Parts: sequence; structure tokens; C-alpha cells
Amino acid sequence: MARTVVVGAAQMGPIQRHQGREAVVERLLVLMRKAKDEGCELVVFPELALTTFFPRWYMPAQDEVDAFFEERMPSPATQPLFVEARKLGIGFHLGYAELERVGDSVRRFNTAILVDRTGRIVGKYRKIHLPGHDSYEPWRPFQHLEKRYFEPGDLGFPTLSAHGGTVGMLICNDRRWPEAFRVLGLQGVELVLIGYNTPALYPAAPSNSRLVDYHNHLSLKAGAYQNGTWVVAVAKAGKEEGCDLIGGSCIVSPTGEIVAEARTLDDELITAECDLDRCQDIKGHIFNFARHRRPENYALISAPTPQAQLASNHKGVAK
Ligand code: CDV
Repeated sequence: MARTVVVGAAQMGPIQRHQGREAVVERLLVLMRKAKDEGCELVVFPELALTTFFPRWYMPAQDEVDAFFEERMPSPATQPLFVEARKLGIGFHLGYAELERVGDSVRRFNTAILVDRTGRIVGKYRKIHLPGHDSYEPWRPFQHLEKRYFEPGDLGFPTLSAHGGTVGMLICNDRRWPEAFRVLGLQGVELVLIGYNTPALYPAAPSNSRLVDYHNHLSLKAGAYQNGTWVVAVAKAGKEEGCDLIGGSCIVSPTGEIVAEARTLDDELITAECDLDRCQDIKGHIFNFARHRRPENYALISAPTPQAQLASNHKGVAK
């Protein structure tokens, strides 16, 4: 029996700071219903999809930061997503800022969840590669304080059985790291769901800004091909609080080809029929891990970064 999943990538246009959760959830519901109308059984929303991308600001008061976090999922504001998913019989993937209280301590993560077609949370991933910096850097046109506001994910790179296949999640900067894709690939992943918020300007190396869209697709296509997996990558795009975010949401086949791509920087749904059995064309041949991998030569990959490399990374401006 064919294992075909119709997936929707629900790109979002910008969310301004004054826009509340309820208004954002309304937009997500419109996209979810459209996905259902177009035959999707799964719809994928971006990273930190409920608020503006707040790490662009330095906020000394923790209360101000915490206003962007969700202590409960679902919450009264997000419950309509779960209710509608159940009513429509559609799964969804959602990125949000997660605040977890354990006794007296508070932990904060950049998180994504997978919700099944009955409205039940069946998977969670906490972003591991946190880009940016942890203190205010006045030279930047905007901040990128993910290292200040989140701690690195503590769940590893899990996969789960869903939609007839093996599903994994990455969040934004993770997609640039072959190691992240490979750890999913080694678990037989067939569908990788990724949300992102990527500024069009890369302040630390401005001459690379012209390549931001290219590097987005390069990473997604390489991750898909090298691991024989479908990839669904979804942006929050457009001019958000004066900061331009790239679009380019896309669905990539296991051969590394983009089969659907967003054309706007607004709320936009793209869809594709993902035949999970096509993963075998790659997994069973050119990237047949069991036959061709040589892990005895890869020890450096999982060892701490060598001293010589650390020294060269510290030359120039901090990134
Ligand atoms: N949200 C992100 O992780 N954004 C990074 C930017 C800062 C480079 C990204 O990798 O797209």
C-alpha cells in the first residue's frame, strides 16, 4: 500500500509586537482550514509562530521576556487550534517559546510540537542549535538573543511514528547543521518538519546577505538528499517590526528537489503529496548507511570542537 502523505507548509507573514495570540491563532486557523480543503492530513507552521520574533530585542526585565512564552500547551489562547485539528482530522506542527517550571526553577526552550489528527500532542522537540549571542551588542542593527533567552534543547533529536512513516523535527538554525539531519537520518527519518525565522540581513558578515535565500535552500536540499527524506520547511516571513525575514518556504523531495515553494512573504499555503516510499530510492542505494558509511573515521564529528578550530573561530567579530 502506498504511503503518501499530503502535507501543507503554512508560511506566515509578519507578526507585529502588538498583535495578540488570539489574532495570530485566527490566522493559523484560516491556514489550517485551507490545508484541509486542499486535502492535507498534516499542516506545518513556523518557528515561534505565536508571537513576533522577540530575540531581536534586548529586554533586561525577565517579565517582559516571559510575556512571549507559553507556560501551558494548549492554553486558552491556543486551544482553538487543537479543537479545530480534531474536528477537521488534521495533524499540525507548531513552534513556540516554551516556559517549563520544575519546582522552583524555570527553564525556557525554543520548542516545536507535533499534534495528531485527534488533537493530541504526540511529539516534542527543543531547538539544539541556538544562534546569536547572549548579551547586548550595540553594533548590531538588531539583536539575535536566542542564546540569552533559551537554553539548548535537552531532548536530543527524537523521531516518532506518525502519518504512516518516521517523522522528525528541527528548528531553524538546526537545518544548517548536517549533524542534526544525520542523527535523524540514522533513525530512518522520512519526513522532517522545520520552522524558521531567518533575517534577510546577516549583520556579522553583511556581504553574505545576498546568499541568505540560497543558503536556506542549499541546506534543506542537502539535508533531504543526504538522508533520503522529505523536508517541509516553513518560514515566518516579511517585514516584522522593521526587520525583513526571508520567505522561501518549501517542500523538498528525498532526491533534494524542491517540489513546492512559496512565492510571497505573506500567509501562504503550499502543499505536496509526499510518497514516503520514495525515500528508499536514496536510503537503499547511494546513501545506504549500512553498506557505505565509515563511522570508524568520523570520531571527530561527535568529539568536542578541536582547540585549533576554536582559536580560528574567535578571530574577528563575535557572531
Ligand atoms: N531563528 C534562527 O535560528 N535564525 C538563524 C539566523 C540568525 C541565521 C537561521 O539559521 O536562520
